Amino acid sequence: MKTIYSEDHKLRNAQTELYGGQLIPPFERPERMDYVLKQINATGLGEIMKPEEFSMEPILRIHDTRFVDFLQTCWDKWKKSGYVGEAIPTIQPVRGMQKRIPEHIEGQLGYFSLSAETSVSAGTWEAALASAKVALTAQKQINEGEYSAFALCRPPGHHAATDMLGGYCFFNNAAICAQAFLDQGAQRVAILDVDFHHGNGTQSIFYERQDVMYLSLHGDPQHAFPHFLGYSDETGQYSGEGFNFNYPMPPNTTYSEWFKALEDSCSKIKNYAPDTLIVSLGVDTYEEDPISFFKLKSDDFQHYGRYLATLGLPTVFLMEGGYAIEKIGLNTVNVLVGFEEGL
Ligand code: FKS
Ligand code: ZN
Repeated sequence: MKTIYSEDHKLRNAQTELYGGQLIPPFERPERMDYVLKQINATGLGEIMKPEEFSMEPILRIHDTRFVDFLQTCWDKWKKSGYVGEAIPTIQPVRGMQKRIPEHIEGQLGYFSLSAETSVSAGTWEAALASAKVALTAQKQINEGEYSAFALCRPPGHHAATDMLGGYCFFNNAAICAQAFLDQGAQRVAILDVDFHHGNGTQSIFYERQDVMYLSLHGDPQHAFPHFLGYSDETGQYSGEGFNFNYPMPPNTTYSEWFKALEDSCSKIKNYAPDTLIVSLGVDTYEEDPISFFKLKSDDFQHYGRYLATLGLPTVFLMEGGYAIEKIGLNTVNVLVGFEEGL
């Protein structure tokens, strides 16, 4: 399986994450990629290629122009306003407030953010753009006949909505990838999200549509980020009714319980019979992950990778989360190796 990777992810090197009332070095840091690359090379998974160039068009199929413009200019505006730290929102348009976009950067940042742990920093725009291009290159590989591809995206994407950043995400790489398949002739695309966190952004983008089925296995939002989406009664709306499936699971969920949810989600994917599968691949389900509460072991990742191959679908794997940094290479590549064994 080919991997698509861009060094430009390193441009996203925020120094702060608001966590438990402190500003700490972010969990989502550049070194994560070193461990994944190292394991790809150690296992001989396949060629590692650079992303191709793309216009803004495929990104604007998913994201609001005003959001994209904001992301491009946010850091400059923030600096020009005289702030010395990284850009962290402090006010947001919550219940009972207006939905207009203010002129001040502080107001804009709140408007276009869904949470406050994700600082906007120098180079964030460039890295997010490169990450989306990694996803688009993987999509192109499949369209040109590859059976599977691994988009080693960083920053991740599944929390990013049409016009909101947050949860370490800026552009929704999976959604951009899915839309590109549809725009190039696919009838149906399934997105299976196995990251520990619910992909609120991906869900909301496709919630009223039946051409993309979204299925997510994640920590129960009663206890886990993003807290305000990801419940099992969210099944889609209008034409999208019946095309969204959430599998929230409680603290300490073990692999056998998690795998039952995976089997159920895969039976839904089979019935849907998509042209392509996109896997939002986060490995923060790992037992030693510092911010998550599932109990998967490294071998379990290989087991479910093998099982995914039985769907018999062309598949793009897209990197999302995983913060037990020294093990994210092993866990991620185990999924990909398992998938190849299962073919
Ligand atoms: C814990 C606070 C949780 C934010 C967690 C963000 C998770 C991001 C992710 C992604 F794939 F997008 F990277 N803070 N007390 O893993 O879902
Ligand atoms: Zn996650």
